[in-house]
Amino acid sequence: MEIFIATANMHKVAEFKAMLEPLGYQIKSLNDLEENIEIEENGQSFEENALIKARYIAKRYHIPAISDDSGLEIDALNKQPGIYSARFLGHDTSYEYKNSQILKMMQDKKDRSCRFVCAIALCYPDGQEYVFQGTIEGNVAKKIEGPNGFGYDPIFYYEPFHTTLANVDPKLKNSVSHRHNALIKLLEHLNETK
Ligand code: ITT
Repeated sequence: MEIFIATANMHKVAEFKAMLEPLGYQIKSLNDLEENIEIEENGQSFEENALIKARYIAKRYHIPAISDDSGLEIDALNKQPGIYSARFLGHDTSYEYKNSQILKMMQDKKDRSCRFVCAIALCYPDGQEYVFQGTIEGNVAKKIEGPNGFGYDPIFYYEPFHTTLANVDPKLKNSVSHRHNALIKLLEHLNETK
């Protein structure tokens, strides 16, 4: 079965592929389309933004589509960057810079708790819509660490691994991540409705 993911983020595509291809699913994304699609994410929550992206593709191409809206919530920063994670300090700003700025903002904070949130929307061309949410709890690391993953992974300290999500094998990240936890719910739904 082919699954179309309404994302242009290559890192997300790679993670979805790693998790879904072994189960027999084929993954296509916005990067496989001939036209360049930009979808305005003007929702107020991860769920709303995920629905906006999947709905757009389902309606435009008359195919079932899924999407992923995700981000990092830091409790001591009023859950920022949250839904603005990709746009935080500028969309094209490097994550080296974004991550170092977050560490500065967290310098005096006692509470370093944070979480990654992922909302996966599934939209059908006939208007049926579903959203599945997954999270992973962690702490903002004291230093940037690890070559793997993407985005905020190098500052996401995950206690059970005693290091950041960027400092472990991607397979290990994919076995516990917010994306994995949301995906499990999507797969359960797909199995039930097969
Ligand atoms: P699409 O909208 O095309 O899917 P995007 O990168 O703009 O791509 P989002 O609006 O959902 O996606 O923003 C997600 C941001 O949250 C992402 O760019 C990272 O900064 C952060 N993020 C999400 N999941 C992450 C993960 O697993 N590891 C590290 N950072 C993550």
